[in-house]
Amino acid sequence: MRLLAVHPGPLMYTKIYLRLEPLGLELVAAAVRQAGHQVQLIDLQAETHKDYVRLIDHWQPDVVAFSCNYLANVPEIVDLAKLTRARRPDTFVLVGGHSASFIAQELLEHAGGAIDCVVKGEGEASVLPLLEAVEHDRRAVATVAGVVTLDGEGPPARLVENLDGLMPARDLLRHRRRYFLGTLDPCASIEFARGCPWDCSFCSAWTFYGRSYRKGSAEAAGEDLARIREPNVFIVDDVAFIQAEHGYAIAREIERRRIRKQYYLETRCDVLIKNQELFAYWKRLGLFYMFLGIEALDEEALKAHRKRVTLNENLRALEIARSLGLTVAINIIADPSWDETHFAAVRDWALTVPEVVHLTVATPYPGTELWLTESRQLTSRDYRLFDVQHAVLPTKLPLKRFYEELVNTQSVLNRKHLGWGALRLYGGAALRAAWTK
Ligand code: B12
Ligand code: SF4
Repeated sequence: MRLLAVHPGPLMYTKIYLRLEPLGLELVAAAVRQAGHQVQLIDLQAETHKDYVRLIDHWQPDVVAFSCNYLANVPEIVDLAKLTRARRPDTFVLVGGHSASFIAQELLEHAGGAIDCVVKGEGEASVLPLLEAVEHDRRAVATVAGVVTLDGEGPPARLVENLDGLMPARDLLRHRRRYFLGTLDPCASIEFARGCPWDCSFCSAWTFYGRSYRKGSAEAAGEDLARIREPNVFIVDDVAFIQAEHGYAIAREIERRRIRKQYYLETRCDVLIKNQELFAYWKRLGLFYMFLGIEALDEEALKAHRKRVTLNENLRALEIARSLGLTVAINIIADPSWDETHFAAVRDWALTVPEVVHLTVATPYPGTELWLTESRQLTSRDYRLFDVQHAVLPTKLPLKRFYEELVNTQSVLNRKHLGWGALRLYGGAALRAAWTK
């Protein structure tokens, strides 16, 4: 069969700061190709809807498979599914990915028949039995593990047992040089481990992976890295190097293979404190840029997020990262209950630290505990607004005032790290944004 894998278009602020390769879709595509099917992949972050239409008209895929990791992409995917159904009524349309997994039924209903099924969980595990059913007996589709249709649902999806089983089909991307992260340009992505053992209330990583934590082998990590041509690499693990031995094993493999790249990763403050020698080792190997989940500047909010770290630990981790000479970005979550004093406190604090500080709005995502427990009524179900830049819960300040404070604070933070020092980091991206306007 011919399967076209599709990644939707860019998210609002990602146009400026980063564009990352669709690693999950590349893994699904690799599984499909390995089973003998023909596969093409189009990434609408780097190509246009016109390119998509041209591709389905000329290549005539039997199956179109959309990746829906982000809620904000739901309306675009529904529109593209309807367009696909209108042009190619017999093509089977499916959607998988992180967010799709948590809103499967709603997505199917919203698409009004234009989406044949949603695949929950890890795509590598379910996509082959699904294609088998599509090819030989479409009535069996609803019985495949992880699959949801308007007529029924198969048993729960299984987790992938061995992360070393597949190499991402990186060669299927037509514009590999278009992926970047600030000045890490061009930039590829890689996964060393999957899942997270913590259980923060605002996060769906642990509910998606069932709180499991699985590691790939150091040899597979080395092999994948050696195949990457880009000089820069985004390590996509939710929390990098939870287990120090794993980080050391990969580092040794990188040294053995004499691989030299620059890396970006995301981790927790307590993990950095516990494994600081490991991070120092990685700094020597090329670790350049790190994101630390800080989330709040007071103990009460940290407890509410169930971060299981203290403010002191967060501050200590920042000092360690500074002493290692890493460029560090952090995020603070603005709650809709904030008034002017909360925004002022963030501005004041951010101006005293050298880190790049982002401010995002607390958003209950489907699949998070917050989605189930948040007692405030959502003010919108327009998923385009679920991009952590909009308030979808009632604000204490009048909404206009809340946005004024948010935008003002964000511009203070931007001015701070878009000063001369940070132009080094974001210069390429800022120029690119100005150029494309
Ligand atoms: C890269 C990334 C981004 C990039 C996105 C770039 C891009 N082009 O994708 C950027 C930085 C822009 C981003 C932004 C945000 N992200 Co983000 N991001 C990630 C990250 C770190 C890696 C994604 C990845 O490559 N994973 C590895 C691959 C192998 O997994 P995967 O993509 O999930 O694919 C698997 C399955 O989902 C499924 N699958 C995927 N596609 C398809 C398609 C088909 C057809 C099938 C069958 C299956 C399938 O099978 C794949 C293989 O198992 C994940 C964390 C993570 N480790 O996954 C968070 C993550 C996805 N992001 C998250 C969040 C919360 C956000 C933000 C809201 C805020 C934030 N914390 O940054 C924003 C804004 C999103 C929005 N506007 O809605 C959450 C969950 C998102 C949600 N519930 O909607 C995650 C899980 C991180 C976390 N721990 O909170 N993110
Ligand atoms: S926010 Fe980070 S530490 Fe917390 S559950 Fe999500 S991935 Fe794990």
